[in-house]
Amino acid sequence: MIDLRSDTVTRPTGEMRRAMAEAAVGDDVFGEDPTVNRLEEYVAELLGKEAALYAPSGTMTNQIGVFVNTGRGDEVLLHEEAHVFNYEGGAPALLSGVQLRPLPGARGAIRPETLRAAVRPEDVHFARPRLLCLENTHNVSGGKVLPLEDFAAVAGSARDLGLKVHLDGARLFNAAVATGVAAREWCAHADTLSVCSSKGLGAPVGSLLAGARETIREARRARKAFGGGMRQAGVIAVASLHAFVHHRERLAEDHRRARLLAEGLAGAGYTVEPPETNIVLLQTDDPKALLAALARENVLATSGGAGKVRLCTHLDVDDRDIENAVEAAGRVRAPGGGR
Ligand code: TLP
Repeated sequence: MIDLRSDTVTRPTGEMRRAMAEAAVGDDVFGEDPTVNRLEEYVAELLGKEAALYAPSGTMTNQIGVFVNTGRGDEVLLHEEAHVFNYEGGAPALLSGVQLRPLPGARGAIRPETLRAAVRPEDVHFARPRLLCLENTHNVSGGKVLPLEDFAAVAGSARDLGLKVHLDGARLFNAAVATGVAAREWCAHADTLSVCSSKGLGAPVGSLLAGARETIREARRARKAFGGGMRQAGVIAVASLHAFVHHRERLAEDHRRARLLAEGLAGAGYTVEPPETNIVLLQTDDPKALLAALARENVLATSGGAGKVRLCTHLDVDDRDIENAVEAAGRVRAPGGGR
């Protein structure tokens, strides 16, 4: 089976498993797990922030980010195709009592003028606009990079309007590797940001929220309240640390394979958007039928929204898998194929 559904499907490498077996641990709710502490310090430093907090998932770090930057009844502005809006179970309303204001924009990006037009003045009728959430790379648009200048411009407008900025950087290192711009350059324009070790970096679990020391102190309280306080978490945190240290640069391999895959699929007659990172979107009239036909050929993918199929490259696929996936997709498209 060639599993291209998501870069979350990777299994821990042998080195990761060895590190997990040997990890020094303590009770992290007491702040005593040396490995978690090391991971938090490493990621804070990597991202140029004062502090970071380890949590089980990107959903939790995004939601803690929303929580610490807002109060009940506030408004959070974000792209209409943002993960925080579409794929986090309504958590902003559930956990923070905030109202979401989805905004349009090409490539998953919000233009400064769109933001300025949407932010309403202080008035008893209006929810208070408090936070802008950005996502880089942007998942639903096909792993598109939000270039640093555009990111800085919209984040700058948000600040001028009195908003805080949270970055969903589940795949921020893909953006960094694709552009050569260090992750911390983007982070400098955000108050809080979430990064995941369990996407392209290949760890089995684990995300971090980074920001100012005082904000992360509040975030630690929120993590406990949300049920994310873990005990001897060093056994999993060490896998994240390993991923951040050893698997960032190799994301370039995933990007190269995504380009190979896109070229192969285009060669087989599919309509494919050229990928910028590790996500390939192909257009089809009937995603469900195509996904079923690919699965019969032992290639797994997911729906990429209306009329699209998404394929992700990751640590557990090699060049051979890409060739085989392209051949399988070609058979599916051939007359009488995929039945
Ligand atoms: N994305 C998953 C699915 O939830 C769609 C995937 O397969 O791509 N932010 C972004 C941009 C994400 O893509 C994801 C996961 C998350 C946050 C949430 O991370 P987890 O799954 O750790 O809660």
